[in-house]
Amino acid sequence: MGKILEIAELGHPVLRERASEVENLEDEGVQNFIDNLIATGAEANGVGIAAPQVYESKRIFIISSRPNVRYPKAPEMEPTAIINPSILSFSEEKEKDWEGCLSIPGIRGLVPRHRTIKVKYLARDGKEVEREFSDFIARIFQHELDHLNGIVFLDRIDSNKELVTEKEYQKLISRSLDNE
Ligand code: K1U
Ligand code: ZN
Repeated sequence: MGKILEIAELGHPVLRERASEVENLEDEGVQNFIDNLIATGAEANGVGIAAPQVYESKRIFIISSRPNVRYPKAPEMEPTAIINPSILSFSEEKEKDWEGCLSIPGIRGLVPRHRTIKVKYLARDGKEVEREFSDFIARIFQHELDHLNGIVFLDRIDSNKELVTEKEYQKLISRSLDNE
């Protein structure tokens, strides 16, 4: 249904800008863009994708969660558009876990994130939503919200020693599954 868009990579200035609020959600162009963002995230096998990652500096992202090797208990969440989001409150407790980024291919890092967050955003039909997310979905939300503020996960890691290549990450994951 949607068109596949090109993904911007680290070094392009669009990934370092603060994206603009969306004011015309009823606009057909904005609705088509959301369809294209969903299609692009699915094609890239992402669990999220933010508008700046396809060179559009707008406050829109998609979350699309499913159980996976790293998070076998991750809830199913159909691709959901999140518009003009904000975090209302968060747990002091942070957890570190592995993240990747479609704009930083081949690298994974251990990123500390708030475990639980209360958030507010507009759904694609313009309705205001307030809800709480925890664990994997809270992590995706924080990763994507960072993209709207020009922040990438590399900015959040505690040490460069907590960065690995995709090849080493795959070895790490299979070793940790063997030990379960
Ligand atoms: O925004 C992006 O660059 C997408 C990124 C989001 C993300 C990944 C991991 C933790 C938090 C946020 C990705 O989806 S990269 C692909 C990926 O890491 C993954 C894919 C399927 C299952 C699990 C992770
Ligand atoms: Zn990313």
